[in-house]
Amino acid sequence: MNRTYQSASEIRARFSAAMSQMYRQEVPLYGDLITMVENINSRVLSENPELENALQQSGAVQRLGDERHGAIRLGSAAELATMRRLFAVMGMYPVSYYDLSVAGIPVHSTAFRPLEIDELNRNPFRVFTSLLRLDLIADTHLREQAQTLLQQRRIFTDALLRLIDTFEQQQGLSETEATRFVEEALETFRWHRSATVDFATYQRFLNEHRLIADIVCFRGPHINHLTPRTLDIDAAQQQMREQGMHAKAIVEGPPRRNHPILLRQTSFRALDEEIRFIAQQGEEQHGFHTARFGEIEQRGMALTPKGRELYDHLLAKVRQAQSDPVNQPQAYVKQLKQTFRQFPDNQREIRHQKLGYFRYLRAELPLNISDEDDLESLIEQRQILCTPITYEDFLPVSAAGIFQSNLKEGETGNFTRSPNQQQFEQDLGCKVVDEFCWYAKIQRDSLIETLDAAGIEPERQQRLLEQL
Ligand code: OOG
Ligand code: NI
Repeated sequence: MNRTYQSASEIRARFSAAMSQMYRQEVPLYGDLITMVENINSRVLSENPELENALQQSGAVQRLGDERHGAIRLGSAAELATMRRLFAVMGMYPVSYYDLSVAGIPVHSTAFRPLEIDELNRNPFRVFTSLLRLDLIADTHLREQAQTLLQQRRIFTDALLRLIDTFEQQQGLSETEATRFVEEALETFRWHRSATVDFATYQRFLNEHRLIADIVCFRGPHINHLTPRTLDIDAAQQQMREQGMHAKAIVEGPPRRNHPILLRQTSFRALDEEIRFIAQQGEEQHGFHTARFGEIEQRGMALTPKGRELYDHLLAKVRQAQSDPVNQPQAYVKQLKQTFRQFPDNQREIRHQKLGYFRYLRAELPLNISDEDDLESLIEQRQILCTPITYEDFLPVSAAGIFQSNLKEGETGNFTRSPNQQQFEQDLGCKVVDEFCWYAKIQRDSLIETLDAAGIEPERQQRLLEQL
């Protein structure tokens, strides 16, 4: 039979748009954030043709308006494994392992996202996906109760499970199947106004850790935020304040720079939302749950392990000197700026010290390379063009800050640092992609392609590749 299937990127784009529409209805403030970010982005682009050019070159301009990431929290290995299969339908694969126990949060995570740059440019939808670490709950009774509740729930509809099977058998979904897939998948991420437990049980989980209550007491892993990408997060932060949104005290991540690195994020605090709990002695109980919030991010250049090490080192130094960013945001920002002077803010130096990843492109003119030329001189002569590779992943310290800003004061649990990537991958059903290998490969492949296209002979190519 000759059938045409929808491409993964089409299904992903449709799903991302449907999620955005659903979240806009569920959390009206999200719609306000989107409008705000759109306005800021068009202003920045019109004021900064050079940036527009660079974004055009990397294909990022076209995707900007559609760009967002979401986050969910899962309760069991089985849920995580099925989620992996669900995202695979949309060409999204797990990248990186994030251990949040370091920050007193009983989850570990990965991010599902497209793997090819072209795919990211077609639609860059990502979902930061966390799995509850029941092993970190000390109270045996509570742990067993959580396990029972999680075993009982079904977060995927039967129709969705059948469509995932169909996809795996056919290696694709028809137009009709894809439409149905998007509808059914949406159900998993929807908000539920009713809890699966009574109020007293909810309180017990809440007392152990707010996040445990959020995961265990509901029918599914409601999407807890959808984050648009802005080109000027400081402007966004200021406007959030002006519009009366409860913005975080500080922007997470590196300071503002001429050449942005990694990821800067800010969020507004989670909403109090009314929940119906299971009746006790015939009496229905109402209460409030805070889970969903708004977040904005600005993305910069991806860093090499060496660059990342420097970033982590500097950030740790800042946090040591200024341990209370929530109450002393100005002092924190000042410290951040000062400490990060040690991180070079020009592309040449970043390349020279091998701190960041770049993509190489061919200039219009024919390449004319002599034996004396090294990679940097070719860039200087503009024989080879190069542009930073955007960071497509997440930062555990920032993520922890985002998680924490949505917990009530002093509510961080006391969990010891205990990463367990092996267990996570076993639960997931595959290994996560190593982000550094991924960026390094894009960098290397782009140079090979550039040199190949210019007909540069293998030995000379080798010599230049060694300079990466
Ligand atoms: C996920 C928080 C992490 C980010 O942007 O770093 C995150 C969550 O709260 O479930 O989304
Ligand atoms: Ni986020």
